[in-house]
Amino acid sequence: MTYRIPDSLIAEQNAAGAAALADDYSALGRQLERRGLDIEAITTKVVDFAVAVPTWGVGTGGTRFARFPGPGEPRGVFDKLEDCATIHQLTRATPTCSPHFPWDKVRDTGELAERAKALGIGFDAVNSNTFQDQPGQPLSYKFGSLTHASKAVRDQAVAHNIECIAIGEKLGSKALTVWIGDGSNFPGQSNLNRVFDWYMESLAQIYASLPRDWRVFLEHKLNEPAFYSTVIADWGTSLMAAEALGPQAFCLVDLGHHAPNVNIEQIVSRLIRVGRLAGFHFNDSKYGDDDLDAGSIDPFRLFRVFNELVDAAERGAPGFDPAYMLDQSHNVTDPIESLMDSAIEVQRAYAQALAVDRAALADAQEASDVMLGRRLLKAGFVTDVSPILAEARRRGGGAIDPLATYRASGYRTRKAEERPAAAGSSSGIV
Ligand code: LRH
Ligand code: MN
Ligand code: MN
Repeated sequence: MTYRIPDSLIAEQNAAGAAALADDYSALGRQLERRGLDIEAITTKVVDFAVAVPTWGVGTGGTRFARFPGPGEPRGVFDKLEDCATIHQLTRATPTCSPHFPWDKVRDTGELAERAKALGIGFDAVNSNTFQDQPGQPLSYKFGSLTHASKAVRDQAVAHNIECIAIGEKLGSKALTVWIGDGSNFPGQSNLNRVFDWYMESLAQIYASLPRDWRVFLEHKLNEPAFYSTVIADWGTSLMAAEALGPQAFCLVDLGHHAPNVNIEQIVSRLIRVGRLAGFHFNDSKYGDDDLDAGSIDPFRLFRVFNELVDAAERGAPGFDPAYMLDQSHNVTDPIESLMDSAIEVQRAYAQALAVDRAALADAQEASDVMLGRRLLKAGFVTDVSPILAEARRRGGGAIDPLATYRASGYRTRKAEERPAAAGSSSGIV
């Protein structure tokens, strides 16, 4: 038996914070009531909100310079599941994880499904990986995968994606996320038009293998690893591909995958409009695809994204059903702490967006009252919704203060004993 945080510890820790929380929650309830908002309606929505944890996020990440592993890191997918379950146990916000293959590949997928079930964790989208070569792989992805000039390489990459769907079906997943690193480093290296043809050809084969109740999420990224051109660089290209493929194809927005200063919330709004928003890879960044903890650098941007999401939900935008996932790399923090905090920050942005008086905002916009519109939106952002988030966790059996409870449990020290240090990266990204 491996160590799990006892529910009695959560109860004990919660008992110490319960009175203060009740006090803060009722004060916030009165404040929101004065603004015409019902705290219980917001809390209920927060309770129902979930964001998936990336299995590759629970191991320490790295940069291209170094990786500094921490104690008690997961040695494989079964350990990763345990950490994902712990994040959910304390936050009650992350009931699913998003696996990456072949990183999470095991001999017996049934065993993986069983283990997850026993831990109370489900599976969100499965991610394919044709941006690295794996040991023993017949053909290299050095010059591309789904868009490689060689058909044999493209076929190998297509087959991998089809295998991911087959594994995902056994895990109860309902979506495949496809991100490729394909592109070029120099003008003249490839034909910008031809590579898109190959992308469409390859994706059409993957699409044809999708079960009817599955979706494929096309993830765009401006640059890296390709530094001159990337085949699926932006939401326009992603949308062209999704529309050509058919109704089961959607565009996934990773917050770190855009040009600096791009208005991501407007991209989100446009994708919702055409019914093609797949969902998100949440993270934060200052420069590029930094994969920092969600809400840690620019929480106002995260809020603005959620403002669009709440707007869409409230107007009943057709086909609006985004998948929420985190996609981060934790280099200097305990990954469990970062992922718990990030899930909470995503929930915070959601609750803040729910704390906007939308009727008043619509009136201000109608009247071209710029200052009032700005203030009404900002009023949601500056609302300290922490008591709502803590109350949602408490009601679900989670921790009022997940970080304090996690540290009090000594989980990481226990895992360091149970999991002797493994060499190399558990995420594959170094
Ligand atoms: C690419 C990306 C994509 C990968 C993950 C590891 O930058 O965001 O989602 O699958 O990182
Ligand atoms: Mn991503
Ligand atoms: Mn990324």
